[in-house]
Amino acid sequence: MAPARVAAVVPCKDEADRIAATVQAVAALTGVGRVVVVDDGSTDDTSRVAREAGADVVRHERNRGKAAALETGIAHLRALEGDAGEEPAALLFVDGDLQDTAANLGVLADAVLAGEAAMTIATLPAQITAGGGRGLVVRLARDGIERLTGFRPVQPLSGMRCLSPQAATAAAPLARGWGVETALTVDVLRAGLTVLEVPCELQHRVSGADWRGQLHRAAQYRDVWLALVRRGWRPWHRA
Ligand SMILES: Nc1nc2c(ncn2[C@@H]2O[C@H](COP(=O)(O)OP(=O)(O)O)[C@@H](O)[C@H]2O)c(=O)[nH]1
Ligand SMILES: [Mg+2]
Repeated sequence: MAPARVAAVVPCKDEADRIAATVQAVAALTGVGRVVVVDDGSTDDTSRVAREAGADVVRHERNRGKAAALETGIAHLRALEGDAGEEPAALLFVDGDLQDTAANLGVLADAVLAGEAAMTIATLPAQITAGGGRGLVVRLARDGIERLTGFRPVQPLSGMRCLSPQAATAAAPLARGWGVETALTVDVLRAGLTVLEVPCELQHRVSGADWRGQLHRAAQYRDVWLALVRRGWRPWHRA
């Protein structure tokens, strides 16, 4: 059996209904030796359910955003390395709401472990439950990334990513909040590393068109915008 060289970090909030299936699917992926769930101030049972599903669980008492949750997960892994283990050969970031479709994420780590890319990003098929349209945020991220790097991603906001240690170093510190994916792509490419989008059969909960969904997208837009501006993008510079 191949050594367990991949460590997964699952940032989430209020995923008690989905996190067990997600954790189990990720833990069963070839090469995955550890699954760290970062419960970002959930008000439901996410922590307990994730622990019972076999994950290491780190909890933020207060909600601090997705990027902070990823940083906490990485810090947890570093602390473990200090204690005993060796550095993982790849870091896998997984959203908490994929449930058993997370079993299809193996290709992300395979490509990184094979040295085909420093960072792989899952692209998702059309979702069974249609979403409330966040085309505006997607376009902002896609155009901004292209302006800054020349690379035009199909799904710039996809949270399912696998990073080599070099990519993880290039991406540190992570951009805040929902800007984290956009910034990851820019920073890894700017370090001269290779980024690859890989289609994966994933289904997640899509934010709706209700006020919660709109609020989510407004926050996403703000964070993506900030991440791009901090990396030198200027909205008035048109292609
Ligand atoms: N750390 C953290 N993760 C969150 C937060 N809100 C949502 N998430 C997680 O981020 C991922 C994507 O969120 P989701 O609500 O599905 O948004 P969407 O996929 O962009 O429509 C899921 O794993 C959520 O559990 C939050 O406030 N903090
Ligand atoms: Mg989702």
